[in-house]
Amino acid sequence: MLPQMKQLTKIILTIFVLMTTVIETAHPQPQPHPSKSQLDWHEMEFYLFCHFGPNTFTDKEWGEGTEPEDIFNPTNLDCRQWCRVAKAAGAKGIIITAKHHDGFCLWPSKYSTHTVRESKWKNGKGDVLKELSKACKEYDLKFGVYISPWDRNHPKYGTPEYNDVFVNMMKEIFTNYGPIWELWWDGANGEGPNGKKQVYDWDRFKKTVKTISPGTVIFSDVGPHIRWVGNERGIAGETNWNLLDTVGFTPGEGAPPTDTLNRGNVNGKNWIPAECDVSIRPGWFYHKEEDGKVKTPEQLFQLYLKSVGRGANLLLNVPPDRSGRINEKDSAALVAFKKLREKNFKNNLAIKVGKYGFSGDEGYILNGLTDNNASTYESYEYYEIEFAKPTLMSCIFIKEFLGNGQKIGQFKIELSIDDGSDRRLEGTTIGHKRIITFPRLSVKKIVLHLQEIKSDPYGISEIGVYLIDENLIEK
Ligand code: FUL
Ligand code: CA
Repeated sequence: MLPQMKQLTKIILTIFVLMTTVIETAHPQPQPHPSKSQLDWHEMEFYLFCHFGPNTFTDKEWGEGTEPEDIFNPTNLDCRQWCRVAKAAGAKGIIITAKHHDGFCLWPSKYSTHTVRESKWKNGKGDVLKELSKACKEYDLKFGVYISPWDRNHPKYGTPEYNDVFVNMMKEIFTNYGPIWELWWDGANGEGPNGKKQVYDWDRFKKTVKTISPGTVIFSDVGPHIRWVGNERGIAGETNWNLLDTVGFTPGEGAPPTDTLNRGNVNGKNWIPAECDVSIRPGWFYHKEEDGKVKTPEQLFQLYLKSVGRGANLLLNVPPDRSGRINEKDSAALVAFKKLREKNFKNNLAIKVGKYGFSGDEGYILNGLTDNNASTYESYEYYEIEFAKPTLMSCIFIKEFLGNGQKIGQFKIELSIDDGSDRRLEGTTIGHKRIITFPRLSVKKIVLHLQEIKSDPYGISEIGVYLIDENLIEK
């Protein structure tokens, strides 16, 4: 090639590379962001889980699937009482184990002979899903269903026909007890009655739900909509991305490592936020000998800080007892837990302070930050809150606007203390809500600085500043 030609080729190539860069900058790759159902799910924050079934009566955690149906016989089932407890706890929904690993169906499924219909309870006419779905509507609570893919009873388990059974059961549930807000597929997977393991048709299961009930959010280890947080202690990662890479992974044994589930993937391709499932008692099912081991309101508050306060949702299991009601020990703890939240988060000190400012300009009041509305937000790299007089505080929460994705990878909070010193608090992700607690300080000014911002648009949708009880500081 002639030297002039070489030169020309080089220039053309350079122009081409530059143009592509310009085009890419003008049209950045859209970041994964939540669907409308997922955005609504984030606002749910805290709801109850009810493990109920033959295990309640046999004192087991994992039934064998061979328990006689008559074992299931609640003496005084009252799903409205479950709903009253949920309301009194400030929980926004209930998810029930419609079918646990023992295969027993809490509704009279046409696709099984191991159901409430085969039990003596209400002469085989009872239907827990019917009662609970109705009660949830009455009490304005969201209704969710756990159906274990693993089934230790079903004769078809371990054969391709079981996938038909599972699809048909979901159809039955969606048709007869909908709307179903969240569907829960747990990851445990052992052998069925014939000693075989099932090869699940996850794609078909997902398509079935999408077709019949497109608004339902599906939980499993890897989503598609909500992911497991990687532990059953109710604790999300301090770094918690709502993003996850799922290629090559499945629920159960094929799931990503638990620390990945706990923290998410910083550049994950899918919006799959974490849900923290944890029981108010040591076990998932009710056992009388655990009546003295119900978590205290203060312990529940700690869990709240480590789940909701780290941008995840809290799914708190409260198992009904053999009468079919929630035990008073659990309901007392839940009512007191709600009181703690109400009392400590009552007075937002960030409202009606001296003045707000941002990025160096003072005197602006950023209304979007304290209007109690997650869809209004302010988009600056830093925010100042200057108090009219030194103010005692021990808790700050920030909410990130998530409509366009999760963008903030690091934040700093600088506190100007009354005595002239400074105190710096630091964190990584913010997400739906980040709650930071610290031993109380008398503060004149707060500066929140956002860093490691992935891309525009981004924003903070709410800020709260509180003085909480000293014993509630995160431990
Ligand atoms: C697990 C199950 O094996 C437990 O029994 C419980 O239901 C828990 C929430 O999920 O996978
Ligand atoms: Ca707002």
